[in-house]
Amino acid sequence: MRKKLPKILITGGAGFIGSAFVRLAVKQGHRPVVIDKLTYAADLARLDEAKGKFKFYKADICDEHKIKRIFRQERPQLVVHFAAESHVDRSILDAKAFIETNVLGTHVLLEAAREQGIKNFIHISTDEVYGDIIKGKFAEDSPLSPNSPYAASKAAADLLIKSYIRTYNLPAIIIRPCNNYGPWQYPEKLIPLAILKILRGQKVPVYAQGRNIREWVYVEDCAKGILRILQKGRLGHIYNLGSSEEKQNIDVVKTILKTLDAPGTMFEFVKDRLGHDIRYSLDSKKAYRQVNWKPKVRFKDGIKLTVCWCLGHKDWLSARWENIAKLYNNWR
Ligand code: NAD
Ligand code: TDX
Repeated sequence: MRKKLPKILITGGAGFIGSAFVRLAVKQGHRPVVIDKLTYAADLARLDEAKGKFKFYKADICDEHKIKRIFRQERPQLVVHFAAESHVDRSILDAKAFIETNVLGTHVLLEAAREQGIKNFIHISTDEVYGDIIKGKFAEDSPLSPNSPYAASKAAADLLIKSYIRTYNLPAIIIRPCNNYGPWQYPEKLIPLAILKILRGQKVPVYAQGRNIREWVYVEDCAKGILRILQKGRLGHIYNLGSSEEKQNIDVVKTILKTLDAPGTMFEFVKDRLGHDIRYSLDSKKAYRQVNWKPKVRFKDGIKLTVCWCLGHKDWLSARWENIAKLYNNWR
């Protein structure tokens, strides 16, 4: 008989990375509990292939009573916390929801986890908490120096987690992934936005001169890394999850144009993002060595897979166009 797997509670499971993690966990035999507020960024269709194999609660992680009730009812042993406001540009326009969800919401979950005696609380943080770096890479013990309101709210959550580990011996792990891309990403983020713009016959907006650098990991690889850390990671530790595939934004956009067979000139340089981080770069040796994780999908292949997925989901992307246009009409 198969060993009974521990019950995982996943927040933000209807989002981009959270849903990839739910799909993976279900494939591995887990039957998770998913909590999501279903904001503009969510879509339960991302979980269609896992239908019937997870339990869903529509709930705001800031709602202390509801969250504690779900924890008492479900008695999960493990928590993987993805729920967040995740788009930097939105945080620059209005940071309030970022502070509420990313900081106060995380606090509510930490209290619920403490009350229930959770065995492992995995907090999904980001490379952005370190700020930017011109040369070299950030290691897990590099100082936190966030530059956007989004990054500051994520760094605040990281510090709360660290304080709960030290003060209450909360069994927790912080994971800091680099930029994810792949199927089901909301098209406010660079890669799906570029694809959607090109499909609409419009130029891709590139901030400043497109020289800013991001490190890119395919979302399914990132989900595998998170699961591996959940199974083998050391409590109280921090793990960077990067791919070492660093690209200038302009090169990302040109690769997408080429993949779509669109004219190489179908982009425009636009006003820069305020406080725009120049380069992110993670030293991920710790995850490679301690939990034996390495991303498998190379950027050149991941981009093809992503473009292919987008071509098969044009309606899904287009349905989000108005919301994105509303965001960026205030902006550019
Ligand atoms: P996303 O915006 O696609 O999804 C976030 C999910 O959280 C949505 O389903 C949303 O409905 C839910 N949510 C938001 N506020 C909530 C609340 N108050 N209560 C309950 N649910 C709420 O985000 P994503 O890109 O999947 O990112 C997931 C996590 O990974 C985030 O914590 C983000 O900071 C982190 N991260 C993302 C990236 C990236 O490149 N996308 C990279 C590193 C880290
Ligand atoms: O229209 C655009 N033009 C452009 O040049 C957009 C939307 C972005 N950009 C640039 C800004 C960044 O340098 O592309 C780069 C990537 O931008 P985003 O896709 O908005 O991602 P980023 O700001 O790097 O943050 C992402 O990675 C870290 C996620 O959104 C975060 O949730 C994660 O923590």
